[in-house]
Amino acid sequence: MALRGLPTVLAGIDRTLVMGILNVTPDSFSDGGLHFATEAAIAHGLAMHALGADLVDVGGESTRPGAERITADEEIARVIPVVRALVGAGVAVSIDTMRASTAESAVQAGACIVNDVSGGLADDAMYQTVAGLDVPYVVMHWRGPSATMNERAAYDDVVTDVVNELRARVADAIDAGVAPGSIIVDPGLGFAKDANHNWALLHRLGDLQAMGYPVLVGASRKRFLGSLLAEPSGVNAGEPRSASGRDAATDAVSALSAAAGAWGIRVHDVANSRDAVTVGRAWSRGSE
Ligand code: PMM
Repeated sequence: MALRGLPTVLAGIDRTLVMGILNVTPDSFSDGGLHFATEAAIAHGLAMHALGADLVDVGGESTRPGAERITADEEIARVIPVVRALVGAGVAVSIDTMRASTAESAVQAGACIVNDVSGGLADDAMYQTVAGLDVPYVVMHWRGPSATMNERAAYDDVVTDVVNELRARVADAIDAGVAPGSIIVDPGLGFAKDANHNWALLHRLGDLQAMGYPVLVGASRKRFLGSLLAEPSGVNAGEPRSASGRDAATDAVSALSAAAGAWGIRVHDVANSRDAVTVGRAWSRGSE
C-alpha cells in the first residue's frame, strides 16, 4: 500500500517496517539531566538504526498507565535536539506526540511521520497541523489520558468498537484536510485495553486492515505479554514476566504481525524484530 509522503528510502522497503522506540525521558536523579538524556537518546537512536530500524520513533512524554502530562515546552526541549541529530545522521524519524506544536517543530527539524497516540483527540489543532505538514500520520485508538485510561476499558465487541472509533477519527482528520493516502491506523494495544482486548485485536488484525489503511502494531514489552508469560508454578507462581523478559514474545508478535500484513511494528528489540518480520514475510509469501 503506497503511503503518501513517505520518504523514498522507506517507500522502497518490501516488508513490514521496523520502528525503533526512543523514549527521551530524562532521569531527574541524574546530575546530567536533560543534556545527559539527549546524548544518551541520540546514541541509542543511532544504535537502533545500525541494528536495522527503518525508523526511529522519538517521544518525550511517557504514556504509561497512570503517567501525568508534561508541558509543551518541556516536551519540545526533550525531543527536538534528538530529532535534529538523528535526521542529520541520515536516520528516518517519526515523532511520537499528542501535541500539534511538537509535531510541527519535529517535522520542521526533519521528522517524516507524526505518530499521535491520541488519534487527534488530545489536541484540537492536530488534524489541521498535520494537513499543513503533509506527512504520514499515525491515528492510534485512544479513549483518554494515561492517568485514567484503565477506567475506560469497556467494550461491547472490542474489535468492532475500535474499528468504529478509528473510522470516526479518520473521518474527522480527512474533513480537516489530512490526505487519506497519508493515514496509518493503530489499534493502540494497552491503551484503555486489558490483555484479552489486546489479543482479540491481534487475532482480528484483518478487521483493522479492512479499513483500507496501513496498520501499525505496538505490542513491544507491554504488560499483556508479561501476564501471558506469568510463572506457572513455584514461589513466584502468577508473577507476570518482567519487561526485560518479554522480548521473545514481542518478536513472536512481530513475526505474526508481518505474516498478517502489518505495515509496521513499533519495538524496543530492533535486531530480533527485524529477523522476525523477515520470517513473517517469507511465511505469508511461501518463499523468500
Ligand atoms: N505505545 C506506546 C507509545 N506510543 N505509538 C503507537 N503508534 N502505538 C503504540 O502502541 C504506542 C505508541 C507506549 O509504549 P512505550 O511506553 O513502550 O513507548
